[in-house]
Amino acid sequence: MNRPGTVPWPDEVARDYCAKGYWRNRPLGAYLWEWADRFRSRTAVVDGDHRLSYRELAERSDALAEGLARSGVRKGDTILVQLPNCWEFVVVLLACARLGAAPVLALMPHREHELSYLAELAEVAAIVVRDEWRGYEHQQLAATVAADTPSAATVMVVGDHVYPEHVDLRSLMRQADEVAARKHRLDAAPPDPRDVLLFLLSGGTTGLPKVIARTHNDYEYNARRSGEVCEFHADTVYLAALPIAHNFALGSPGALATLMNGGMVVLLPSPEPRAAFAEIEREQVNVTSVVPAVAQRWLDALPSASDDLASLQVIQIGGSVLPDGMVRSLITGFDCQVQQVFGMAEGLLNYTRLHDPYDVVTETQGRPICADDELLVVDEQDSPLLPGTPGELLTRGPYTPRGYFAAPQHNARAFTADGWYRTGDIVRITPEGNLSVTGRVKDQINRGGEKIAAVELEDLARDLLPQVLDAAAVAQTHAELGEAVCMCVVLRPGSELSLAELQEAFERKGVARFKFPERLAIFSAFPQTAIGKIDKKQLRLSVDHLLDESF
Ligand code: J2J
Repeated sequence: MNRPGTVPWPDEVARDYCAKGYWRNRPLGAYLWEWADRFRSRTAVVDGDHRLSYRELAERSDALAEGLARSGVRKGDTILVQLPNCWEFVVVLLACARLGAAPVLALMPHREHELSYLAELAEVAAIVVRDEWRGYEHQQLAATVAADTPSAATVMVVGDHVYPEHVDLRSLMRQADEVAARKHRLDAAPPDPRDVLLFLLSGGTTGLPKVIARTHNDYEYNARRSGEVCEFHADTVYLAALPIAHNFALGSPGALATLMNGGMVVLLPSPEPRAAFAEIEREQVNVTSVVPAVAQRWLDALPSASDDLASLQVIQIGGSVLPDGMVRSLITGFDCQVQQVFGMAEGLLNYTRLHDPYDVVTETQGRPICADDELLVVDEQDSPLLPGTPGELLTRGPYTPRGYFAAPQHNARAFTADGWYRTGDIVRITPEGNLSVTGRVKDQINRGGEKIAAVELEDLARDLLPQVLDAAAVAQTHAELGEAVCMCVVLRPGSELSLAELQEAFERKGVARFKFPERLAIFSAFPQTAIGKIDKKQLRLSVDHLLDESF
């Protein structure tokens, strides 16, 4: 992988991963027609009343790959993609894979603050958005972002109201003719499998989200091996109710492993329980994945649901710490199996296995998918700890890249000199080799599975509001989401600040709404640690305490 800004695996390590068959040295797009030839008229993707067969998926993806090329997107280019779960998302992803253009997978709540940063960092050639989504004009947002981006990105739009100056993405997919010739042309110029397949976003711990370059080789393995571990097969009907822009629903095993096995991907734009339950019954869904906040909503909705959910065999759950007893409630409530998943867009994936003992499934977050996933549990000095002792998890492996994209300074901290990724998670490894996540050292807020770097919010508060002298964002315990953002501030003498003012400032700046502080706590001074840093542990305790008192 030789794109500027990426950090390749060392040559001898890469050779080993190839020799062991983890990396197959084929671009993901090369599999698309294999699937089409094997699974033909079987349904690949369901999006409401729209159904695409495997053949149609391949034909549309090829048509779009050439359509993108005609619109000026070239192999090696990067595209910013902000789409909800919809069939066009899958086609865009596979078209990019065929062409060798890499999408940056932005999230729907992202606004100007995030998209401008991503567009500039990745020097995107195009921005793909919906015309409008849940009352918000994404087309307008993309136009604003494109106008400010030095790479002069083309705006491409999925929807019925495409401005004349923008490219209508659906029209690019509509060339039904000369399928074979087009396939031949695309086959003749495949991307390098060591190059970037897609860019995932990390919650990060500093500044804006970090960008993770995942290669064709590593991500194909990520999904293929996850599919094996989770026993996906041709009759898998996978409900993607979480965003497929996220690693969990996309490739762990998610939509991609479903397609690799000839199964059916059912897309929903939201995990709202009524719609999800109806879709499970309608499409006979047998596996899905949720974060704990969603699982709780599903459990709450279950008693009043009249849908027949008997088809559901497996619920995969991960993304944040689970409340006690949740796995047991899911097993009994939905009368199905549960797999715990401890994963990360940076790579390493752990699953409990379908045939694991009950205690392993309910009490641990499983074990890695690959024999060459290296795990190290260390103390604060990076010294390895005795087996069974909790400490920070470091990892390397065939689908864990050696650095973030275009972030050398951050990489010096987030990775060790010999390429171990510092997960920032505190884990304990059981004698059987299962991981139990017991906490984290990274300064993040995990809001219902969505990660937010505290520093990003603190910088925003200080930059946007002159009355803020110092700011510290901490997680506040939240009944539904697990954690929510509480902004602690020290104000300049004589000044005032309300939560509404703080939120308005974030709104004006175009910050994604899920990052908005839900609570403001004003301090005269912050508690300090022995070495003079803000004592966030203390701050968090006092915030939760204040919260208790206010009820
Ligand atoms: C505690 N914390 C967890 C778990 C992730 C599958 C599943 C999840 C993600 C994901 C993913 C956790 N218990 N079971 O990409 O493919 C926290 C950890 C981790 C961080 C990664 C996948 N599962 N976490 O959540 O990149 O702190 O990926 O380092 O969004 O989520 O976040 P993210």
